[in-house]
Formats: sequence, structure tokens, C-alpha cells
Amino acid sequence: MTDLPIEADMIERANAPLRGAHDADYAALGERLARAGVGIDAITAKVKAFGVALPSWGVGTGGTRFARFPGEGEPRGIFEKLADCAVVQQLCRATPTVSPHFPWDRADPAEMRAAAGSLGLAFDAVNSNTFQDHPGQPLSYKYGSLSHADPAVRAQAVAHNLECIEIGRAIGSRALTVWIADGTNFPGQADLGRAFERYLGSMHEIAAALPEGWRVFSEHKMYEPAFYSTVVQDWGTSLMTARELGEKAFCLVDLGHHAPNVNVEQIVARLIRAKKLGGFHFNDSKYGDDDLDAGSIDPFRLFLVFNELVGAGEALAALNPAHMIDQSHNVTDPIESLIRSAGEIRRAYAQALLVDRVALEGHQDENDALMASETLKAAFRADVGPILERARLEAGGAIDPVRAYRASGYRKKVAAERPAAAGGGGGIV
Ligand SMILES: [Mn+2]
Repeated sequence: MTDLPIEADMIERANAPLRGAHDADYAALGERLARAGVGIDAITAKVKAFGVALPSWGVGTGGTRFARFPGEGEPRGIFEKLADCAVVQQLCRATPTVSPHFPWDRADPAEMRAAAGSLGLAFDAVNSNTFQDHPGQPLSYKYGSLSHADPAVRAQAVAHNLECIEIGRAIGSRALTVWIADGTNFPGQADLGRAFERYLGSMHEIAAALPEGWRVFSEHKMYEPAFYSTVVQDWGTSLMTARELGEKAFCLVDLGHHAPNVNVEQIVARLIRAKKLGGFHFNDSKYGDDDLDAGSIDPFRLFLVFNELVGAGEALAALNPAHMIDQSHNVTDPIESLIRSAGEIRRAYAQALLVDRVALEGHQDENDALMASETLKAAFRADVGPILERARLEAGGAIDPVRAYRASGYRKKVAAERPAAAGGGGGIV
């Protein structure tokens, strides 16, 4: 039996007053799409099948680079994080999996798997953490981890990743995401070539330990905490890594891990072409690795990423990239922010499904730049809200999940049960 945090009839009660307007809006959008030869139910079915993993660290307050302001009722460990994730999933029905981070989420794996199962959740990729020192750890990562000059530190970092794989096996995961903070602050601090060679050597050891059917994702990030050079700084290095490691290794694109204005959708297109697109960390940013809610700053960019994914068709299906949210910040209720991100990611997907690809290709072939651009914009401008509502509703979720969440009183309830946490783990990943 399940121990779902939101009472089942609460969602129905929240939906009841919205149902009439939703039905009318869905019918109106259906009629409009039918005029363009698009069947709304087929789009809804695809959106309904699209899931994105929640980051375990995203249900806590991440903080800024300078300070952390704890929220009320923050989860104190993985089991309370799973309960919060279950709230998101119950209401939006778009987030059936959780991506855990170790050692932040360390607990008995059998209990983790059972708890997730009883909440209707499963686990997506496990994340290793060698970007900070942990209590009881013999050697420091201050000057790097998988690329450290000292083989003993590298061995410790490799061993941690192997442990993550073991935990992942036990909780039903099938992928490991590796992001390292290794790099330098000053020219000359490390040899750029030798540091990368050492990183590749460590990653070879990790890749060799992957069980059958597993993948390892290499996540790049341009800078921070290293400000002069980062060992895995961009998709070129990530692709070199994935190619060198072989068939189980892929690249993970975190939307916020690039220089401002970089054409991320083109990177996605290139990684699909290279058959090395492994997955995403969805979020949004204005300046750097801001980890803001997906689609909150530049929804058009999110749409353009999905346009590449949908446009890739069979090539993408073969890659089956992992969809994960990576966000964590300071000023909203994290559950509400995750609900919003899941909705915006599905929105971008639904809009991308509406692109008239035959027309687009025709305009491209005829060099009709204006009509090609307008064809994309027409899909982006479509209000697919009723489709998102219907996808949630049909799966037992809420028409308006944030409103239903607020009506549930969940935050108030957990605030009373969970004393204010001092730690909880950071979110700069
Ligand atoms: Mn990330």
C-alpha cells in the first residue's frame, strides 16, 4: 500500500471548480489545432508520457553563493526529500523519478528503494560528489578529485564513484552522472593537458565498473568554482571524454553551464549527431549557473532545445536521453518551483510537437528565412496550457497544481513536523 502525502480526494476537490473551464479550453484548442490538421489527443498522449526526474537536492533551499536562508519544513534526509518529491509527482504527474546525490542522500539502499516505491517513485541517475569534502573523508578535494595530481586522491574519488554505482544498483538506477569541480584559478597552477589525462584515467576506471545496461554521463560546466580553467569545461571536452570511454559513456547538458548567449540547442544537435547525447539538467539562467526554474528566464531557448529533440526523431529515440531537473535556489517554496519547472519543460515539449516540420523544411530549402522563423515562432506562441492540464488530469493530477498544493496545507504540516535544518546540502551542481 502507499503512503502518499496528499490525500486523493483533495486533488479532486481542487479540480472540481476548474473542470468546466478546462473542458471548454481543451475543446477550443482542439478545434483550432484540427484546422491545422493536428489531433490534440495525440499531442496530449505524448506529453502525458513525457517524464522528467526531480533532483533530490531541489526540494531543499539551495542558497546563493553567499548565504543560505532555510525555508520552513525543509526535508532533513532522503526519506523526507522523497515525500516532498511525491507531492510534486502527485500533483503534476510529470516527475515519476528522483535523481539522488551521494553522500548527501546516504541511507540504507533497500529502505530507499522501498520508500520510493511506496510513494509511487523510482530512481533516475545517481550523482557522485567529489566537489566538496565530506565528514570522515581522509583526503581533501581542495585541489581536485578525479584529476588530482596525487594518485591517492584520485583513487579515493574513483572509489566514491564506484560506491555510487553500487548504491545505484541497489536502488534500481541505471546511470551515473559525474560532474567535477576540478580546475584552476591561475594560469600555471596546473598543466592543462596532464590534468585532463589524469581525469580520463580515472573515468576509465569508473566506466569499467559500470554494470550491464548502465550509462555514465559526463557533465561539463564552463567555470565555477575554478575561475581560470575547468577540466571538463565544455561540450567539446565532454564529447572527447564520452568517445574515449566508449559505448557506455555519454554527455550531459546542463542548460546553465555555458557562457551567456551560447547556442545550447546547436550543442544538443551536435551531440545527437555524434550519438553521445546522454541527458539534460534542465534549469534556467540569466548570467551563469543560476539554477533557476526551467523556462523562467528564457522559455524560447527551452523550446528551441526541444525543437532539436523532436526534430531528431528516430535518432533521438535510439539515444533515449535522461531528462532531469537541476535547480535549487532561495526565494520560492521548492515544491512550487519544481511543479512549475516540470510544467514548463512539458510546455516546451508540447510546443515543439506543434512545429509544422514539413513546412519548416520547405522554407529552409527555399531559403525563406522569414517564413522558416515564423513557422517556429507560430508553435512557440501556441498556448498549450489546456494540453498540459489534460495530461495531468488524465493521470490523476491537478489541473492547477500550485493552487492545489497551496490548498493542501502540506508545507504548514511539514513545518510543524520538521525542525529547521542547519545543513541539508548545497545545490551548485
Ligand atoms: Mn547540473
